[in-house]
Formats: sequence, structure tokens, C-alpha cells
Amino acid sequence: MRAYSVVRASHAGLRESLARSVPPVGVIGSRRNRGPSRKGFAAVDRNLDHDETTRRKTSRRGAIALLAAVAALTFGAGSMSLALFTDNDASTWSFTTGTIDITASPTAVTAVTDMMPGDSDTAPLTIANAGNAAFRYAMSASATNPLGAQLQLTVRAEDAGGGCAAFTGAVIVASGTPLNGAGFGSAAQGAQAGDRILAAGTSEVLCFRVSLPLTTGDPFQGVTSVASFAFAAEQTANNP
Ligand SMILES: [Ca+2]
Repeated sequence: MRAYSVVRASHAGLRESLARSVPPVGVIGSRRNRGPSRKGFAAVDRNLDHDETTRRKTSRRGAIALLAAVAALTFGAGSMSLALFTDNDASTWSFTTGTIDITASPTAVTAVTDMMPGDSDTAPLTIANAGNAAFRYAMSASATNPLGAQLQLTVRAEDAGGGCAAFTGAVIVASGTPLNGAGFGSAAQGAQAGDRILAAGTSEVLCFRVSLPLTTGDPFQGVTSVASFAFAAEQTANNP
């Protein structure tokens, strides 16, 4: 029995070694090709074959399970790379242009009637910057005939105390200037002498005085002329 045990142990060791190496199925049968077995070992070999088959099946199942696990890990690694934390962000940038908007009020000064040589009439005009950027502006006056060449214009800044009643503000258009063609500054692009600057949202009062000289003769009795005052504004930004 001792010899049998040694042989059995040897067979078992060989089977285990073969099982670990997972040889091709055809190799299993090669055990019988290693030489004639002892007849007394036939039953034992059958049992060993059964054990070996069971062990190999278990080993193959383990190998398959191992391969499946590796595949799962590989696939899982791919999935994990798709699930990495990411983030995105964006910014917007809006552009809105400024506005140049000049207003003169009133839009129509109360008409003057029954004017006689030597008379004059004074009215305030409020010039406002209704835009959102600073501007400089100029004014030009025109008057239809027949009185266009007779009427004279004086423009002053408002009185120190406000308004035009005293008509003592700084002279903008000198007394005695023919109304038709009078003005200050220049509508030409850029800063010219006489241009006036108004910051956004501010306004100023200009005092306009129109006079009919005493030298006006009879041909001008009972006639009417209309004067227009044009205000032209331009941006000061990037416009020296
Ligand atoms: Ca100008």
C-alpha cells in the first residue's frame, strides 16, 4: 500500500501540475500514452481521471471566470473614462452703441406780432443732451425774406441768476448780427471755435433776442418772415 500511495501521490501531483497548466483537451488522454499502467491501478486511475476531470472543469471555470472578470474590468475601465468629471462654461459679450441726441425747446417760439422798428423780443431756448454721450454742437439761423435781411440776432448765455430776463449772460452771438445766416460754432466735423459742449444728460439755456432795427423802412410794413434755428451735434469721443 505504501508503494501504491507513492504512485497515487505521484499521479495526483502530475494531474495537479497538468491542471494548473490547463493543457489542451487532447493532452488529457496522453497520460495513457506514457506507457502501460499497472492493471491494479485501473480503478484508481478512473477515480483519478474523474477527479482530474472535475479539477480541470473547476480550473477552466475559474479561468473563464478570471477572463470574464478581466473583461469586465477592461470594459469597466472604459466606462469609467467616459464618466470622468467634466465641466464647461461660456461667456457672452453684448455691445450697445451710444447715442447723440440733441433737443431744443420749445420747438416753436411764440410768434411775435405787430413788431415795430426798434422792437426786440427775447426768448429762452433750452438745449439738452438727451443722449448718453457727450457732444459738441453748433447753431445756424436762417430767416426767410423779406425780413431775413432786416432782423438782427443776439445770443447770450442765461443770466447769472438763471433765465433771460436781464439778458446779461455771456455773449455768444454779438448784437447787430443779421438773423439770416447767424450762428455759432460749426457743424463741420471736429472742434471749431464757438462749438459748445454738453455732457450726457445735461442742458443749458440760451437767450435769443431778435431785433428790428430803427432803420427798417416802409417797404417792410405788414410782412412776415419765419426764422429757423438749427442745432447740429456731434460726438466728442474720438473726435478732436
Ligand atoms: Ca464741429
